[in-house]
Amino acid sequence: LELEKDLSQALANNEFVLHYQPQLNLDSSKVNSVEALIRWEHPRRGLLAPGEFIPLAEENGRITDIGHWVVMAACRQLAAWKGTPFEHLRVAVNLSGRELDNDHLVDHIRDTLNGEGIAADHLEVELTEEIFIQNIEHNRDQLFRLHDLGVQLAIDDFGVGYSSLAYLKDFPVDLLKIDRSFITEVTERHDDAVITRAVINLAQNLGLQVVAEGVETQAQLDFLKGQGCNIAQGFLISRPVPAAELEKALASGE
Ligand code: G
Ligand code: G
Ligand code: NA
Ligand code: MN
Repeated sequence: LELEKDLSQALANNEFVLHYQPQLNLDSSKVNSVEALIRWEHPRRGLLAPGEFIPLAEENGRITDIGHWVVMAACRQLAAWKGTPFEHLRVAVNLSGRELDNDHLVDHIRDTLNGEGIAADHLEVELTEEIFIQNIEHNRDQLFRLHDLGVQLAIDDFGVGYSSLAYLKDFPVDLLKIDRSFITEVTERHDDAVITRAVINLAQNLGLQVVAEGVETQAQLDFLKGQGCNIAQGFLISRPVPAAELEKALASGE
């Protein structure tokens, strides 16, 4: 396949880039964290979203090197923000189950943090519930090693992953990210409102931070604030943007 051949060159050609989507802390009304989302600047096809190449990279194994690059790029960005008005920002990176399989992942993250001089609590890792279904013992060990470094762990797409809730007892989790599908109609649908409220209460009572994804309207934001949600992310606040654009938006107080 042509895309697969291109993917084998993409890292060497420096074609990947991270975009950053700000997360609004609803207690302080400040942006304290951003999610890093990978894009591929394909020489002929233009900017490709992760859905167009991450599954392929997972199948052919390139995901390991791509994941290492993502961690390195995020840490370099954190290093570049030192001594600037953005040095308080925490960066969340996405890791798939396939990346957690790799025994060298935690060492790579530790070495990269150390190499760039970044405190581990400035890095957050987002994982989906798939990691609680397969290779559970291995994944549990990996997560404890990561958490022991001081890296924050978030469950992405919470509520749509077919896993049990039991992992919340046995795994070191710091944040829950309520899946976008519950937020889209949260102000119109009673069931979405009930589920969202329940997840916020669950997180609060377990001592976890809770993030709402896919916030697109002021009404959704008001509802979430009213329910005690900690953090909001979505197009209402900003789309994912290149670092320079993020800096401009934050500097102008948007
Ligand atoms: O940005 P976009 O909506 O296209 O992201 C789609 C999906 O791709 C999201 O579920 C996100 O978790 C995933 N994704 C984004 N960046 C990365 C990355 O760096 N690594 C992995 N494994 N997945 C990513
Ligand atoms: O699976 P994950 O939650 O990591 O996916 C993040 C993806 O969701 C990103 O690709 C981003 O572009 C997209 N996204 C972020 N905010 C919104 C939003 O408010 N509405 C919609 N429809 N998509 C969003
Ligand atoms: Na994510
Ligand atoms: Mn998500």
